[in-house]
Amino acid sequence: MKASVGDLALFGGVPEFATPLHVGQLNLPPFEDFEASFRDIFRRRFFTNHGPLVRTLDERLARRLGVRHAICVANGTVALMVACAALDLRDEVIVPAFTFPATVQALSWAGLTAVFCDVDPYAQTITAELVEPLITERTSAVLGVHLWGRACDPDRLLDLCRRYDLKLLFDAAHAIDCTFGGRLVGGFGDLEVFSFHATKILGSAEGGALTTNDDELAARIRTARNFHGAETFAEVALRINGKMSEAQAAMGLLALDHLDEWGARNRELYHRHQQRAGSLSGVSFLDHAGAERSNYQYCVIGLDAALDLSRDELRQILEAEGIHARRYFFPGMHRTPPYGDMSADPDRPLPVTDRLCALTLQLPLGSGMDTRQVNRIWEVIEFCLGHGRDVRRALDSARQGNRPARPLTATS
Ligand code: T4K
Repeated sequence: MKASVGDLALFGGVPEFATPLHVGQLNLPPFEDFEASFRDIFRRRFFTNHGPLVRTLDERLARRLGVRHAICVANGTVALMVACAALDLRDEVIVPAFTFPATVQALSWAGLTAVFCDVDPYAQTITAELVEPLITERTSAVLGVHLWGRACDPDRLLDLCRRYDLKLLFDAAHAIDCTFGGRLVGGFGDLEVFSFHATKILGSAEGGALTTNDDELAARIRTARNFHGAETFAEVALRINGKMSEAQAAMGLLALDHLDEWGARNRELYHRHQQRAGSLSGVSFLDHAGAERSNYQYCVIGLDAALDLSRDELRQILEAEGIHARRYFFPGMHRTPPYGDMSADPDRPLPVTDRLCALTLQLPLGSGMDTRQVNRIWEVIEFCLGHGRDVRRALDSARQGNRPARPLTATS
C-alpha cells in the first residue's frame, strides 16, 4: 500500500510486485501432458507436413467453432498472408489502423495496399458506415479486426461487401471462443484468421488457423500454405511454407482441453478489473465482452486526457511497480513507417484511432494471477491518480535531475 509519493518505486520505494506481472501471460497445461505428447511425436518420427496431431487439431477446432474447415498454420501472420493469396486479393484492402502491425504487414507481403479506416469509438472496430466511403474501384477486400475479442458486425459488413463485390475477411487473432449475437467467431465473412501465439489464451507457442465454410476456398488455403501445392489441386499463384508442426499442434491440442477453464479464470479477473475501474473517475474500462461469450483475455482501459498524469507517465510508474502495462496499439499503423509517420496527415484523419492510441492501456490479466493482485494493481493506480498533482511534481523534479526516476523500457 502506497502512503506517499516517495513510496512509489519510480522514486525509490519498494516495487508493489517483486515478480513483474505481464500482459499476455502464458497458459500452460501440466508439464507431464506435454512430455507424454512429445514422447509420442518422437516415437512416430513424424514431425511436420500435416501429421496426425495437426489434422486432429484442424478437426477439433472446426467442431468447436462450428465451421466446415479449420486449417492450422505456422502463426497468425502467415495465416493472414495465406488468406490474401487464397482469396486472390488485388490492389487495395480496407483495414483498421488501430491493430497489431501483423494485420497490415501481411497485406504488404501479399503486395497489397492498406487503406486505413477509423474505428467506432465504443466498439473499437471498423463498421460498414466507416468503410463505405473508402471503397474505390481498386478495393478488393475489407479486413476487419475483432479487437480484444469483440467481433466486428459481420452481417452489416457482409451486406456491404456483397453489394460492392468485395471479399470480407476477419483477423480474429484475439477472438477464439468469442461470439457476436450469440454466434461463435470462425464462420463470419469469407474466412477468419486466428493466432495461437504463446501469449494468447489458446497457445501453441507459435501457431494460427484459417476457418471457412467454403469448400473451394478451403482447398485454395491448403494449397497456398504448402509451397508445392501437392495437398490439393487448387490453382493459387502465391504460395508459402505456412505449415504447422506436430510440436505446435501438440501444444494447441492440450491448450484446447483447458480453454473453458482458463476462460472462466480470466472472467473472474476481468470482472474484478471492471469493478475497480468503475469506481475511479478519469478511467474507463472497455467492456469488450458485454453480454457476449468471451475469452476475457484482455483488460483494456482508457484514461481521461484531462488527468494530471498522462497515460505514458502512469505506465512508467506502473512498470517500476512490476505492473507491465502495454500501450497496445501505439502508434497507429497510419503513423508507423512505411505506412505513415507521426506528423499529422490532414488528408486521412483517423481521429478516433489517434485518441485510442494516445489514451489506451492494457493491464495484466491471466494465468498465475488472482483477484487480490488485481486489487493491488488498482490500489497503485488509485494512489497515482488520487495524488496526481504530487506525482506530477515528483516526475517534473526527477526530469530536472533532482531525484532518481527509473527509465521506461522501449516496448510499447
Ligand atoms: N493480428 C492481431 C490483431 C494480433 O494481435 C496479432 C498478434 C496477430 C495478428 C499476429 O499473430 P501471430 O503472428 O503473433 O500469431 C504480442 C504477441 O507476440 C502477438 O502474437 C500478439 N498479437 C500481440 C498483441 O502481442 P508483442 O511483440 O507485443 O509481444 P511481447 O514479446 O512483447 O510479449 C507481450 C508480453 O507477453 C510480454 O510483456 C511478456 C509476455 N510474454 C511473452 C512471451 C513471448 C511471456 O510472458 N512469455 C512469452 O513467451 O506481441
